[in-house]
Amino acid sequence: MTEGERATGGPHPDPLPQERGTHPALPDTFLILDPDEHTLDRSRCVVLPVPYEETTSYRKGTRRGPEAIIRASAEMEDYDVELGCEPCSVGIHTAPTLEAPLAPEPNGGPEAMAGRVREAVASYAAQGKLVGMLGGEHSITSGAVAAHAERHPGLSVLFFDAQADLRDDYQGWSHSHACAARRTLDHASSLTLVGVRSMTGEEAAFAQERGVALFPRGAEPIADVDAIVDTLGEEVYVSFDLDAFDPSFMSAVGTPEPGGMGWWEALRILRAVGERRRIVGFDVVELAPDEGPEACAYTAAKLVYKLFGYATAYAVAEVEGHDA
Ligand SMILES: [Mn+2]
Repeated sequence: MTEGERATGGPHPDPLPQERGTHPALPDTFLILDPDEHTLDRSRCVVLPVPYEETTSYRKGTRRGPEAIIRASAEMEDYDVELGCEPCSVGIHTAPTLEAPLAPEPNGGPEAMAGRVREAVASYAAQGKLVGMLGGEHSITSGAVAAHAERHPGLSVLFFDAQADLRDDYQGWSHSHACAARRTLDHASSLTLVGVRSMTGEEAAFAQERGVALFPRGAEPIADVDAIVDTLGEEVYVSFDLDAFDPSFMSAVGTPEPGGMGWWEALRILRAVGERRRIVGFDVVELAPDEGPEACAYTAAKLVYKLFGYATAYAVAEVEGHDA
């Protein structure tokens, strides 16, 4: 479907040339899906933009991540070549942006923000929606994990991240972006970290002590997909910090780290999780669009769409109950 068809409901006779990234006349929705068709009621999936940034420690700008992802998503095709379907056919509703109360005071910091995220995600999940959250800094993840853990007591969390994010606090914040993985352990049953190539000795010791499954990225791609899936329970929340990718094609992140994962390296894992487990929710966080080329926002948008696809394309297996 072309942009003209989506926006008007029929083929556009003579589409006007659009300046890249502006699209003033098009709806501000993921994939520029028609909001009248993709109402909350009629959609299986919800895009939740959370442009929160307060505890970032290196390069700034992830506050502008969600808007950049939604804007770039206008350039994507509905059809997924790998899955052989249009994942958006189940409906993708773009929810109103979840904003932090105006800074500086009193917004309550990242802990209060996680509480707001928890409330919003819980409300969508209670309506049977699959929420894909767009960050924003990584500290928002724990709120979504809390909401899902309440519904699924055995919840597993699967993190993609260059850093282990296992600190108990950082620069005075117990809910800092650098503590994102640690805070999910307040709620989740298990935690699996993939793509890590930067951590402290303390974090390494903690991971071992707490049984955190660690799949670091060294010189070779992470190829043992089965080993990763085996660490996961039936219900899985996926949190994807874009710095898990290699900065050669994903430079627009707050904390770039060399030697990262490739696109298909990550997607092979995510696809296997979608096939063999149930992805109950996910986030894609830490895009700092001003730090890199527009291709990064497009890549992030595509990752979001792939995740919706992997989470919904195998829904038959879900209904019939598949063996773990
Ligand atoms: Mn992170």
